Amino acid sequence: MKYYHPDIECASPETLKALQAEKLVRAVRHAYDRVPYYRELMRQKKVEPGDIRSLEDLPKLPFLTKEDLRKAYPYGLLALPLSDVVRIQSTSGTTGTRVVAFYTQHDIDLWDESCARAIIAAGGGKDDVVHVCYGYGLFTGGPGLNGGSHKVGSLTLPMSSGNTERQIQFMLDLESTILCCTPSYAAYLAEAIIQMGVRDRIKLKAGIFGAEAWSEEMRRDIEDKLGIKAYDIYGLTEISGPGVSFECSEQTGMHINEDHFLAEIIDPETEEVLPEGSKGEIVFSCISKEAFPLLRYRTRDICVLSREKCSCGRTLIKMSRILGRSDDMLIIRGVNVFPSQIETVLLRCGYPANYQILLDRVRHTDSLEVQVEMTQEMFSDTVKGIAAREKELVASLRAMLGISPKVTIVAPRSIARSEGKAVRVIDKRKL
Ligand code: DLL
Repeated sequence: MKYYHPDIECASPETLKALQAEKLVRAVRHAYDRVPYYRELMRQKKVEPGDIRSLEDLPKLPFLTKEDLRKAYPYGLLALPLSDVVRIQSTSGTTGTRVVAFYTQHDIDLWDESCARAIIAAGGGKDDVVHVCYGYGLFTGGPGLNGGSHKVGSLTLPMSSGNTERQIQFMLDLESTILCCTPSYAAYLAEAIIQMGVRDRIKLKAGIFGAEAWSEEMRRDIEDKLGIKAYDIYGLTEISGPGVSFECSEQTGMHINEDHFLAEIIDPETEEVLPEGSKGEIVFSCISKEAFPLLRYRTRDICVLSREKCSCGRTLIKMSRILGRSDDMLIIRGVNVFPSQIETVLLRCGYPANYQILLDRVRHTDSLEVQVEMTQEMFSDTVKGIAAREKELVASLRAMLGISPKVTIVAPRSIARSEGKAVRVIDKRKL
């Protein structure tokens, strides 16, 4: 099978546009009628559902941001009664930044289909063994690829993350052919496979890697080490999860599932819509979802769109790999982290706001170190006392972030002061 849904994936631009326009009109009416929060946003922008008649009218709609989702947490943007909702998923951010997304069975079906398209595009089919080691639970990675693999009819291994030795053992025993995980975990697994001396025995042929930024060099490294073809996959919880876009055999960007998600590129400062080929923030309008119908949702992800003809035969527009973010969100080992969360913990634990967040990628794995100045009172602590404080801070930060940082408490006034804005984050990862 070359495509999961050829009528859509290879549709003529006219067919696709007509379908999108019809769905957009319906989606706007649905959100306006059923979500008071959204109705109010439209009122403020002085736009009514009747004003949206074609795709060209899309820019008339207001933007939605993560801030709106937080304000409306938990049920404020829900468009259907809870009796119609069958699932929630949530972003990896914990306290303060949590965002939940809701799904009807129809929403889950279209999400699963989006992921099925990605698996087929990576060469998957009924005879494949799809090894999913994205996390399961509230994170969308595991459930999304799991659902996609079921739709394709592949044998699905719901491994979830962690326990590398067991992952490799299953991979060997069950002859996994397609690996789904974050690119950094793929690189880690590759090294472990080589170390265990079992590289010749694995049967992997492809990997579907996403949830964090990765480079072309990293792709080549993983491909060489595992002897596979590595495909990028993109998505975000709010929009459904992985499968918003996916790479094909050409490996030059990700086809957006445009029958469900309309994409625009905007200037993050002026909010002006930019022409195709410009670098800017990607904004999505969900035109098929029922429970959580986000329109013009600002992702903060920076990329470029292109409608250039693709050798795979798909006509779906492509987005480049993610080139950065227009806010300060960091993605560390697949987990979304805001520097403000780290600051909150430090202040709460009695430290001054003199700190630095150091990020690096050592052998393809992200490392996070938080350096914070001690107060004058702590200065007289013993070395043992400082070590105990560091341990305590690691635990508090882990509870807030969901990942464990290294913590170093340094002498008062030893972190360089900047003359302008404080430089809080030093990101040495080469992306
Ligand atoms: O990371 C969904 C996902 C799971 C995508 C598995 C792909 C594979 P969130 O936790 O809500 O959802 O994080 C969404 O992750 O706004 C991007 O900044 C980043 N991101 C996701 N995919 C990619 C990618 C999932 N392929 C945020 N390249 C998004 C770069 C990515 N960044």
